[in-house]
Amino acid sequence: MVVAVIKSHRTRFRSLCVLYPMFNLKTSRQLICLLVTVCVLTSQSLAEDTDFMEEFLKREYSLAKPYRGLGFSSSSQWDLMGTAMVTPDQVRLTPDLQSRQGAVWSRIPLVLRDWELKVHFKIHGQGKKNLNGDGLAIWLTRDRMLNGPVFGNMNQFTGLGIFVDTYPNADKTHDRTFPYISMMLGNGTLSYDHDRDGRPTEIGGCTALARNSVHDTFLLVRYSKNRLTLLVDVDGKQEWRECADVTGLRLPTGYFLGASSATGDLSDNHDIISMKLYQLTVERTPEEEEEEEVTIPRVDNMEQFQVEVEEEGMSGIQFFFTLLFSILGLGVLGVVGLMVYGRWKENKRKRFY
Ligand SMILES: [Ca+2]
Repeated sequence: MVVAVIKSHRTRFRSLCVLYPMFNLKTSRQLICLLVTVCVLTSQSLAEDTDFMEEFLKREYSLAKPYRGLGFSSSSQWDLMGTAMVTPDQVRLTPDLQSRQGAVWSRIPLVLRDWELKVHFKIHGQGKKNLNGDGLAIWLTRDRMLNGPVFGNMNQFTGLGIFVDTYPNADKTHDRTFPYISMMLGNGTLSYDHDRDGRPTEIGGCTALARNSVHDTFLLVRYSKNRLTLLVDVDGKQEWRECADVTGLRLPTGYFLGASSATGDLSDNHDIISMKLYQLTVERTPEEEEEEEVTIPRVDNMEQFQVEVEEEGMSGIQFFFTLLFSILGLGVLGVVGLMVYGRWKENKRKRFY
């Protein structure tokens, strides 16, 4: 298939080269011709990109239309939780009603080392700006199907959380515009601070006006060679904008993909239209191949992931007793030595008589 695509590309390129002599004439027709050429080549390369991507789509980890049997069939790869509901057009995590929690979780642990996750989501509701909430989260975590205070999922989670936060809880700071997308890596002890919109544990993020948008809204997470990149496409420009980029990020394999959402006093419809996972083909050096896999997620050189290790040395009390017993031991040895020497000397003296 790839060969066929290359061939057709070449044929088209040759036919375009035939047009080349016309470019010497200085008429407006050439300009139009040039524009058409550029358009044909561009559209073709975009189509090829899509074909290329679809080949690496991993259906077992993906959620896409039609959602046949999703959540109830034994052959489905996803489970639904709480208020999550499947409709022909989306998986609605929460409706635009107060105090709802819903989630969708993959049943299959993700074992790929290099991947890309493209999420098509929609957040919309009746509430005026900043009178809506709370947003939704995308997960890749060790545990699944547990509800809690972090956009409908447990706190102190282990793994990756990406939050599309639509309500400014810490509204006194005004340092960012909402909706704000942020990223957090949990190691099982770090807590997401909802009242501060997760600022203390955030490893990256950006503003993304993704609520009540007339455009389709997407986010893309790419993980390869310990580098995590978050891109967004929410402005209807059909291009990715960088939102966060973290290197030295180590994430174990075997975690579960999921999406969750919660409403409180304020609400919104939180919909997932698709979550498509693509495998990335990456070449590694022998050293990179041998790199040991971590068991707890962390980011190198980031203070919040420095786990305190107890020093191997002795404590004060241990040192005192060791010294005391050493002195006592030496004393005993000295006394015994003197006694033996005294006995030996006496025996020697007796032998001379
Ligand atoms: Ca918030």
